[in-house]
Amino acid sequence: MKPFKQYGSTRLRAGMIGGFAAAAVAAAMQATPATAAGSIDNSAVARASHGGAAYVSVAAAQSVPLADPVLSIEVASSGVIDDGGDGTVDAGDMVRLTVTVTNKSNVTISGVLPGETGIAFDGVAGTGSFAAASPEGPVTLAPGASQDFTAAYTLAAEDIYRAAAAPDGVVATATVSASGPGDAPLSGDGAARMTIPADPALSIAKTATLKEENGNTGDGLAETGDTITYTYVVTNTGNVALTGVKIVDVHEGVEIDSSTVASGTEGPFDETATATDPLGRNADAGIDGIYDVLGAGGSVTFTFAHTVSQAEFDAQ
Ligand SMILES: [Ca+2]
Ligand SMILES: [Ca+2]
Ligand SMILES: [Ca+2]
Repeated sequence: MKPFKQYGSTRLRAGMIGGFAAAAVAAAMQATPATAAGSIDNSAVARASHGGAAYVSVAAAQSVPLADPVLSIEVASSGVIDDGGDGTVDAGDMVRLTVTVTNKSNVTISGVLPGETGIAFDGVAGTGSFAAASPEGPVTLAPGASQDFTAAYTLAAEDIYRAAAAPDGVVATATVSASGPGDAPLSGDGAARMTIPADPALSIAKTATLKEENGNTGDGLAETGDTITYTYVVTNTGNVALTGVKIVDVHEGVEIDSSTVASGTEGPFDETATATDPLGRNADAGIDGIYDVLGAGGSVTFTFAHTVSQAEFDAQ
């Protein structure tokens, strides 16, 4: 058989490799990277020499198709309300969000970052926004790999008042974006739900003002017939609205209930809101010695006038 072509030629003929004696064959395989999308392509030739001349076979090609790229990410969010260690959720405390992104694709993805985060309190957008995530990203993820991003939100009093006691009343969301091969976009989102526990609490401050109209006026001392006006400021220091707010004052061993004291004798108590809560939940139907709804952060002032009796003066 006559040689078809010497080494280095670009014109080849199939089947050449079968014509050489085994001892004289020195074969080499040339593999080329895949160039066509969706397959791995190889083209091989056999090379050998005979009598000082080099010979090469025609190429034998193989193309193995690749599975289609599958692009998918999984976003899982979790969150905690950090009360700062004092047992009470109050303004300045933090919501700490963790967003775990897992590459569920069969290809490496890049540009992974939580592009948007948001938070709502009982369905209303928070007064602020999350600080930048850590790490800020973007990151690259191999198939199956995961990355945690954390972000923190500083609670305002209004946020707390709005969601306190509502089950899963705090919802933090994150939208994650990424890119697959060829800048193919993909995204996912996750939500974390949290509950701010109810923390009802209230305080009272009481002052007394003497109006001297009898006896020795101007000495700052009460005498029969003088009037003492008591002022009580009740503040809702908790995180939920309080209802039926009233005063119970024990005066010289006698209990006076602002909601039942008879009108026309002494009193009645007068109640007026002096500080509203940020959500405008203060409500009262009328002056009756009881304040109907006192929102978190709100205050109401009660006043009550007492005339010093002869019996009180004699009993000193
Ligand atoms: Ca706290
Ligand atoms: Ca006096
Ligand atoms: Ca009232």
